[in-house]
Amino acid sequence: MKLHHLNNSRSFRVFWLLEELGLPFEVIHHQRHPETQMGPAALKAAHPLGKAPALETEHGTIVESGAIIDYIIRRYGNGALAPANDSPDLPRYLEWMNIAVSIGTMPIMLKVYGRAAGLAGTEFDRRADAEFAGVLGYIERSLEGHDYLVGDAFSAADIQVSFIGELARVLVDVSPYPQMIDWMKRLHARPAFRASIEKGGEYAYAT
Ligand SMILES: N[C@@H](CCC(=O)N[C@@H](CS)C(=O)NCC(=O)O)C(=O)O
Repeated sequence: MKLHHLNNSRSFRVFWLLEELGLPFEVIHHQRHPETQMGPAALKAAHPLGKAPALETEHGTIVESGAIIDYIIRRYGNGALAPANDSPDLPRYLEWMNIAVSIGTMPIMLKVYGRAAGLAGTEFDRRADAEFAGVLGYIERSLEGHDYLVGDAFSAADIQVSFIGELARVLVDVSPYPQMIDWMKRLHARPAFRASIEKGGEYAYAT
């Protein structure tokens, strides 16, 4: 497998998953434009949508972190980092995997693009904050009495949702979410997370 990896981006999570599973993979590093923060043309050469992560598989190149993580888990996971199909944890696992790329990411994008458009502190920004608070509150409540999001085991859902926590620390006050902060400390302490930071290059959100 070849992972197209962009600095300071969501592709870090795929890097981390591959490290957790101990799978061999090649990394193609891409750098954001220092001013626009957009990805380089080489990403578009890898896949028409030009987004990271992109994964070159034996059957073609795919984008979308959720699809990529699902593919790796199904194809190479050997039962690790995801509940079995008959596990009572499967519905919650699938919910988190999808929240991570939809309801959970939407307020982040609203805030990032809103700020870029000069909308910080406006009604638009306040609505994004309200949406964000709903997601962060759900993460917080889900972690009460639990070390991880699904059952009591670390899973790919923790990897996927971690990005929401990382961006929350950059964009909003996270003091109302102590369980989430403790969970992120547990994630950051994992050897595969540390190895991904060392090998993957810049991931400013987690430092
Ligand atoms: N929903 C996608 C989002 C992919 C995405 O927007 N990636 C950003 C980095 S976080 C990117 O490639 N940005 C560069 C660009 O748009 O030029 C996923 O989860 O993989």
